[in-house]
Amino acid sequence: MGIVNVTPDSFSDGGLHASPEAAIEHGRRLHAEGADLLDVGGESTRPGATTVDPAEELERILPVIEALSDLPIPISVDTRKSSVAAGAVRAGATWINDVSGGTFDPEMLRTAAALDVPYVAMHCQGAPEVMQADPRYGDPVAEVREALRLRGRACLEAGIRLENLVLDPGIGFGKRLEHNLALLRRLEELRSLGCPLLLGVSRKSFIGHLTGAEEQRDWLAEGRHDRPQDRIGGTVAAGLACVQRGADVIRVHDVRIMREALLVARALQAPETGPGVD
Ligand code: HH2
Repeated sequence: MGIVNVTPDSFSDGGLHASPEAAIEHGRRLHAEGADLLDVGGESTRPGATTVDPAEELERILPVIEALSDLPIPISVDTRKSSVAAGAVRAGATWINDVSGGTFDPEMLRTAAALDVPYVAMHCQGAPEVMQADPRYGDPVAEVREALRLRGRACLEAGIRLENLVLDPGIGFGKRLEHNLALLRRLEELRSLGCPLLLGVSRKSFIGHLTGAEEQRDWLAEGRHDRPQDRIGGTVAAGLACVQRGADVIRVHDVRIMREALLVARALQAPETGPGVD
């Protein structure tokens, strides 16, 4: 899943594709690079971001979705709002990606059910405005698993079909480094929920924490320490681990690099074929 952020303030590419023309070109490039799905968003959910008015969110994304919907791949809308999801689907989107898992807008689950398109329910402890203030868990994997199970049930009760349900543990959303690491190390425990899993690790701050970028601050030139767009090596390592542990979809900014890494990793995993030597 390639990321198309039509936002002035996303954490890693805010403002880069904020005009419809730039976002459309970016989406077309990601498709050419091998994306199987594009996720178009008009509201940043980075820690501390504030809510965007639905009319403004629609104004940002509709021209982009309309233009990209002629591509031969599905277009997803990254939104927490039912009115935005409905407008986006009318404009050609065929997936809904909701980082609140239906907890932000009480109409979202019924709307997604009526629209009858794949719906990604992501886990987030607390709203993005406050989520990183003090996230706490006993066993983060067990708790996120249980929360996703309950969300999944709420989705089905609202009429979303099981075939349309995708779950996401929400890496970086209301989670500290140790919580993110536990979820990624024990991703297999979420498989038994019985739904496809989507993971978003791309350029996230847990990668900067692991690479020790803070300590490198002094010797990296010109303040180029730990910019999100420099977290590509860590993104690839984390993305591969996710796929090897059972993720069905990974949401990434750097489609070409991630796809190349996946193709090579897959080739290296294939069992030996062809004639042997004696
Ligand atoms: N992460 C972000 C946004 N949407 N959706 C899902 N399902 N899973 C994620 O992990 C996820 C997501 C945050 O990344 P980004 O879009 O790059 O930044 P921002 O929210 O600042 O626009």
